[in-house]
Amino acid sequence: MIDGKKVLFSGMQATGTLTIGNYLGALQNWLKLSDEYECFYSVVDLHSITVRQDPAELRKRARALLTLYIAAGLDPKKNCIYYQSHVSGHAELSWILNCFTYMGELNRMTQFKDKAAKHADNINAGLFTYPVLMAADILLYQSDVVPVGIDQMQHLEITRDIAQRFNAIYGDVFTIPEPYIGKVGAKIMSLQDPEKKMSKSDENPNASIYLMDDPDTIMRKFKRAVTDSEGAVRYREEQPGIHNLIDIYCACSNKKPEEVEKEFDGKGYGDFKTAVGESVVSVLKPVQEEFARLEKDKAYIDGIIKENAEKANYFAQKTLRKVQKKVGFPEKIR
Ligand code: ATP
Ligand code: LTN
Repeated sequence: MIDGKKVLFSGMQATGTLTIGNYLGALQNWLKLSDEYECFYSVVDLHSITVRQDPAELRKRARALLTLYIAAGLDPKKNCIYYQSHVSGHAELSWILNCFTYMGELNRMTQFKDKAAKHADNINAGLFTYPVLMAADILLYQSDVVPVGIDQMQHLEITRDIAQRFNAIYGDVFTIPEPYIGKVGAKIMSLQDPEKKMSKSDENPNASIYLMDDPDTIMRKFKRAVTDSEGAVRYREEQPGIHNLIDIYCACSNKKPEEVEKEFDGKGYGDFKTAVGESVVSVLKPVQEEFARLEKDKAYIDGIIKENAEKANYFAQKTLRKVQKKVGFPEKIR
């Protein structure tokens, strides 16, 4: 609890350009929850280097991501928006938690298996212990709730296991966090292969709608989206392409799948795809405009970065000191 409010933590990696999957699956929920909770939204740059990065590019993307959090509507005076690397407590707690995490547990992580297969030339220890750093992110702020997409559930479960294990030995040190999965948009699929998650690292640019795509590009990508030969706009598992487009449309227009089925009853996929494209364009337009405005205001963004790093450090240190004492580190002489 901070000032009588429950705590929320979430983060995103600055790898690649954000897609509407990230926006609908994560950011949109962050917005919905930001009044109710004391929120920490991090640009998790420590996580990013588990995969090789170009330093200048990473710096640029991290700043763009932080700016995007604000452009999407998160008020940086109320929400703590900051770079993970500006708060050393993440790495420090992560080390301690590494000593409370089993190899067997980490071996089961599907994201590790996927990423190891994708980066076979660089299966580093950081990639393996990535979930422990994620647990540290969450536990450092005594978070109650963590809004993520479904793909991150396994990491949330291991976070809870590590916290419970630690608490069982040392008493109630950590709050046990709950995942928050949004009702709509929890898993947006690729436009080119609806069996696969839409991902910012997809090699085919037609598979994803990027947050900064212009209206023509968005409309074109939806026109090319893979569907089926059924010819009916129905919300059924057997039509994964259409199912995905309905999910996107619902998330962007606040409609229900049944309403969408009715709206397009007897109409072709062409009309439907146009409507989906237009709904996405209208959701992204204000975000893009605000991003362009904020990007130019260097002093304002710099101020936010400084202020929020201080705030995050303050709360991080509180937990860290408690944990260090529990595990038996000597107190600092001041
Ligand atoms: P990468 O391709 O680099 O692995 P990603 O696109 O999967 O990245 P992440 O940085 O791993 O994105 O995720 C950021 C947040 O967005 C997480 O909360 C994640 O669950 C959510 N998310 C990512 N992709 C989707 C998607 N297709 N649908 C819904 N939510 C998503
Ligand atoms: N692993 C997450 C990003 C992430 C995160 C977190 C999300 C790192 N630390 C803490 C929620 C809470 C991802 O790849 N999407």
